[in-house]
Amino acid sequence: MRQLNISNLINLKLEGIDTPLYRTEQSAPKTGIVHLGPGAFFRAHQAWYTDQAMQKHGGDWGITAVSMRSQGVKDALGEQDGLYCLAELDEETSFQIIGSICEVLVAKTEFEEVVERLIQPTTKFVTLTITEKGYCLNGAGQLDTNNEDVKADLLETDKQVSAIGLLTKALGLRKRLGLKPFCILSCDNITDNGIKLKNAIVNFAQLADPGIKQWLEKELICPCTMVDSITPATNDELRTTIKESIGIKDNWPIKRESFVQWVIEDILPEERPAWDRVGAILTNDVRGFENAKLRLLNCPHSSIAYLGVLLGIETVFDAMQNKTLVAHIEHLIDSEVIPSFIAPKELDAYGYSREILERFKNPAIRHLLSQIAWDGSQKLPMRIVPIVEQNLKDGRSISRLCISLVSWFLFLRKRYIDNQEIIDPLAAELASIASKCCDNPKHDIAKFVGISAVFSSELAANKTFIANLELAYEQLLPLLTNTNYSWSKSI
Ligand code: CS2
Repeated sequence: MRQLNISNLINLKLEGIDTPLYRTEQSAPKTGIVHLGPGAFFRAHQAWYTDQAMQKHGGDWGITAVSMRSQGVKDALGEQDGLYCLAELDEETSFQIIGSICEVLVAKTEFEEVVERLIQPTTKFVTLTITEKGYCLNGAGQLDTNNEDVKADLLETDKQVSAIGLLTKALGLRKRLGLKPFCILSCDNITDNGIKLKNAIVNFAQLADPGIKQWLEKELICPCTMVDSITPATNDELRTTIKESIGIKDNWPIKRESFVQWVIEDILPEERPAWDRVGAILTNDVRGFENAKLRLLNCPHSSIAYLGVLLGIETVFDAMQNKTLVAHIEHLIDSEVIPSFIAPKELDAYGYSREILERFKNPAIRHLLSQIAWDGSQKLPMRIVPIVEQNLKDGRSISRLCISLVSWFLFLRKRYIDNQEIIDPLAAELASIASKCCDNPKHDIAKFVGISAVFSSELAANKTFIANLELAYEQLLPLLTNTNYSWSKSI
């Protein structure tokens, strides 16, 4: 079986496969973008937009993809010249080869090379998919100076381990070289992601390199963005499908739904990839789109994930076959989520939410609930807690939102009881709480609302909130031991 690499592109093209015409054995675009966190979502989304931009409109926008620590992507894509196959899962699956990644580096072992790419004059953009935890923010959305990586980077001036530390170092070097800062695009599901990112970098600089603080405040551009495309993790089935369908061995192909969206705050520098000419939306109201997406896609997603796991369900598609669960989610959306925010003028919140639920029903996508359930302590403060706070302020119901939060608590307890790893940066704290639970709603809820990274002390002291959580806990507790328990009767 032939291995995917640059010398095979010509044949693939002749066989009718969509391939990057801007990559040949003789030439590749220069690096214009450095990306941190080259996971599946980045390769399904921003790398695809950049591929399309170069394919249709040219430019030197090759990507140097940087993993902070893990070697996996480098090993997989290294022997295939950064190329990989993207499968779009719809009624029919379509395949294309993406060529925008020209190089993969690992910061832990190739630190100097990474810094060198970041300070090249041709590097105009840095994009990030480092997940919520990668920003090292505290519950208030500010740089967490107690975060272990931040602490280490404030002491270590040579080799930073956090993205914030690394970027601040590179920006300082650029200033000393007389270069402009690169523009940094956060592509993670975080409200006001660009604002929080810029604040984190400026705050870090204030502590580590105060001389560049003012320059950063004035010159650094961090547009807010909203990103969307459902991207299940790669599995062997996908590798086999690609072997069988296009006769190629790809170490790490990527799959995603055909729906893809990128909304970017319209403050990008003039010199940029033609992202907006291949579908990205430039607007001044990213916050509205981001809010709508976090509340109408990610909140239901997490709600389905935790409740679904307790019901013994494996994937989002399977969960969408469970009528009771779907009815609950629709009520959650209509009575507690949609009234909680003002959607952008051009968006019909109800229609948008129903389109999202249709996307969840895509039979071609096996999106594991366990994948969505990761990192709850980082995700829920973005996707559920703000809605609870708004509803409490407005005197609106929070009972179904509390079902979602309690499902997370019980999910943690289940993982603990089943001796399964909790994948979350706060895993130790969460497991310790789970170990102390005794099925008494008052006792157990008091422990869970003490997670200060998720619940502010004000919220944790709110009587209506606690009463709703205790009630939901009592109602859902039987699911911990019996996935067939008829949970909905009582809500
Ligand atoms: C999901 C998201 O894993 C998760 O937490 O909710 O990754 C979701 O699939 C994307 O935001 C869709 O754009």
